[in-house]
Amino acid sequence: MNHERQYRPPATAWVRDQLETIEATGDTTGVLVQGRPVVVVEILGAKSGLWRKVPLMRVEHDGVYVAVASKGGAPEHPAWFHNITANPEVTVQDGTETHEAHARLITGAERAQWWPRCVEAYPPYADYQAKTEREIPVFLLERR
Ligand code: F42
Repeated sequence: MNHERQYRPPATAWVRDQLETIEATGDTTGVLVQGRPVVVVEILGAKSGLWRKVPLMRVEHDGVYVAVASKGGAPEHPAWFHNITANPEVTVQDGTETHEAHARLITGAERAQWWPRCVEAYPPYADYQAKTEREIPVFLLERR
């Protein structure tokens, strides 16, 4: 599966460095952001047809993960928001484990249930939400 994928590295240097560390070890646990673990979500580009490995904070509950499109509280969504919307079939790596998932944007009561879990996993998400007008998108990554 993965051997058929063509990848493009992240444009941002610190993200690229973190991803290189994960790729070198085959394990996400060697990278922490503010002492918190990350996962890597592989998403197919909407236009390029190239895959991107996107490191995100690890938000997990009962074996289910979500992807938080915070982009540090930037006014616009990250590019991967558009990619995952167009191509919701993704791969999630946590530690050395990978699984396939279907990404679904959650809203309303479902998002309200997950948002405190997001903030518990990574408290700066609350600051990011406070500093942007947009509602930070949360995608449920349902195993398939
Ligand atoms: N970002 C988050 O949003 N949430 C997190 O929880 C998070 C945690 C995190 C932890 C560690 C780490 O190293 C990075 C972390 N990031 C987190 C940053 C995250 O990995 C992304 O860098 C960030 O969200 C920005 O995403 P982005 O997709 O906007 O990335 C930019 C910098 C980028 O590389 N853009 C590419 C580019 O070339 O500019 C993407 C271009 C692209 O996707 N093109 C598409 C294609 O098909 O190729 C077409 C897009 C279209 O419009 O159709």
